Amino acid sequence: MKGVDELVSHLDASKPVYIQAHDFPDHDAVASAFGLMHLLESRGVESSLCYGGTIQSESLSEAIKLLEIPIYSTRLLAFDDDAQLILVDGFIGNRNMTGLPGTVVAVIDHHKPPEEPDCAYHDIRPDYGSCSTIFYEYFRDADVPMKKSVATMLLMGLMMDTAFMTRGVAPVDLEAFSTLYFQGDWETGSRLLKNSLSISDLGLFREAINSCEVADDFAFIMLEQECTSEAMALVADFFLGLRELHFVCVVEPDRDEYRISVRSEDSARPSDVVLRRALKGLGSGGGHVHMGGGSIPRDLFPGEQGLRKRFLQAMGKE
Ligand SMILES: [Mn+2]
Repeated sequence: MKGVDELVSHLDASKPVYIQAHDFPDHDAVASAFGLMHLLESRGVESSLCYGGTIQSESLSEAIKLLEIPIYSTRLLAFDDDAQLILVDGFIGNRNMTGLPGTVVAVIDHHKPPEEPDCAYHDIRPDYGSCSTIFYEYFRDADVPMKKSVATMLLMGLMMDTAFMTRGVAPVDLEAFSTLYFQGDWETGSRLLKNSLSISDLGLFREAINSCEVADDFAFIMLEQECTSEAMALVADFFLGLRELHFVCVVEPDRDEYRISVRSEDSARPSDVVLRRALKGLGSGGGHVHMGGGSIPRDLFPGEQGLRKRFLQAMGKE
């Protein structure tokens, strides 16, 4: 059976273990790594937590500090060739995972993988609202006591990925929610999540509102200023909250590529499917029914109207 004991059976006790969250991690990725660290600890296995890129979210940085989560940038850690890597909330080969020396021993994730992972242990549950929920189950099934700080972080991961239990929620997510809600500190978790914007983000929202182009229930928003993926996601969620809109696409220029964030309230137009169709031959993307993300290298960018047209076509609107 999948769970902490089977995972541990694939680890070599004489080699170091690293738990790697996806690049530019979000709350769910950090929560997953933190939860797994404690699960392994209950089996006498020490591990180090790491991520590629940087932490762009102020709310997540504050949570890491407050809950004393020992996670560090891969740049600050020395990896040996005998390192055993466990990837959480992301996938090998995924461009969102910094390649590190060592061997990928396990992948635990809730995103549908492009191909079956080629490693000793994998546990992928695409119907789960968050990766945190998988680790909630690992704790429950192995009867491992959960510290309050772990419950708080897992709760935040779950709330973030499901937009406060309003998207992609499976029955087990509800079970996890009700347990974690009372076991963790929901007040701190909610405060951190609900205050992720700052006054300095208002300019971004102003720009988004000005540049928003609406066709039926589809909003296409092309931003000119660079922003964090968290701010971009909040812009997308803001537009999706407008009653008339059911599909939202936000585009933002990054150094050498354009990043795209997609939201859908229509299961007949899943974010990941429409995104892949629209980006075919230009870039890559993925995600779930309700949310998706991707990118296009600068030299392949078809222009604002070109991309908007591709989305309309991908939704069968043109
Ligand atoms: Mn996730």
